[in-house]
Amino acid sequence: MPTYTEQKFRKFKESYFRLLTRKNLEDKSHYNGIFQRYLYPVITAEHIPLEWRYDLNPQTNPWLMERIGVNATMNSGAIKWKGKYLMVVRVEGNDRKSFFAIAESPNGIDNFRFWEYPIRLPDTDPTETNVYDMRLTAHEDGWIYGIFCSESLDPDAAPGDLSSAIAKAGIVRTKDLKNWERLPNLISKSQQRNVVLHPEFVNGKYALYTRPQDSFIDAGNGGGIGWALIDDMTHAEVKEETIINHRHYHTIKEVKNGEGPHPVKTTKGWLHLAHGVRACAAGLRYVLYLYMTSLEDPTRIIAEPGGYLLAPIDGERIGDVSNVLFSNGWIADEDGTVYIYYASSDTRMHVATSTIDRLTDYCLHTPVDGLRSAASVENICKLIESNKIVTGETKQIYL
Ligand code: M1P
Repeated sequence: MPTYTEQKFRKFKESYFRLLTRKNLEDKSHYNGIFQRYLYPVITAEHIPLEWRYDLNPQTNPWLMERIGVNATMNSGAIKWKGKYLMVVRVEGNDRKSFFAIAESPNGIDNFRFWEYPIRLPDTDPTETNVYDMRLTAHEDGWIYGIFCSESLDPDAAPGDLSSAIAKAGIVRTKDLKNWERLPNLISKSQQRNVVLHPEFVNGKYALYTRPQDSFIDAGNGGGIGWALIDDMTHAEVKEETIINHRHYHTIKEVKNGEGPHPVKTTKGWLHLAHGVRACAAGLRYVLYLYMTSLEDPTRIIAEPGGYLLAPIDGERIGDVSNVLFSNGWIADEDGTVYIYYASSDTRMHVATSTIDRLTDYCLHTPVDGLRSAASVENICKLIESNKIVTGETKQIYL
């Protein structure tokens, strides 16, 4: 006998709206002066509209059973649009297929609500099996571009091998975030994931951050974050690729790295957010780091603090792919606030806030990675020495 009463349904709906309208609060338990974490994730699978998951007709669904389950909400692009904070969320269904859906918040830290429908990307390639991790760029040419990973079964996979895949960069553009025009995929000699469009023309051309990789998972000889100039985004082709941010032995990015969202222009240089991956006994560990490039020559690194900016802590460590933080979206507001949207363990979305001033100060004044333990100890000793000359009032305040 069906057991779902109207009263139970009302309660179920109320708890859903309580989640959507829950106020997010600063997490005061972690202080570093660089950024502020928040107590609750900003978007989880439970935020997905009930209409996407449940048949709400008691005639056809008398037990109010979930018909289409959502597994995760993760790696989201972000943009400020008409005064609202928007994420193009990677939604992953219980069927493991990812797709994109826009969620909007009035303040960037809570009350995210999905738009009525997920994005229906123009379906141009029957071999494209999965799409994910869109980076948004409002380019100075007037279009908003979305570049994402378009994944297909490797046509050269051995018979019976149903896990070898190839990654290409899919490209769409829009003027209203509702109507999306699909452009041809990026042509590149290697597989590509984490491709990001720079927001300005450089020498009259479009500029892409790339991540050449030898195979679907391994960057292999693809030595880091690349840079390529593109003549025409409607037929984008990587003709020459230069690595601008390299990987190094025994660092947070020894296995691979990838550009996050497009860099933010500051008076001191372009501010970049990226992910770095290292190997450990538990598998791969993904953390987020910053670096800066020159305004005159965006391929030239002018600052790179050693180590990570954000690494998984507490509950962030656990999820479908544990020990992972990943970001492909941030919003720099007119007042200098920066909203860093990051996914933890391929499961849920969070926000951390900071400011342009704090993040550039962090980049310009954190010691670089000396690549050896001895160099790290030297950095600490230098700091201890300089703290010895902190005197008077400052000493009373800080020590
Ligand atoms: O599972 C962690 C991440 O793995 C991949 O990252 P990268 O592009 O650096 O190889 C992607 O599949 C990403 O979506 C995922 O979060």
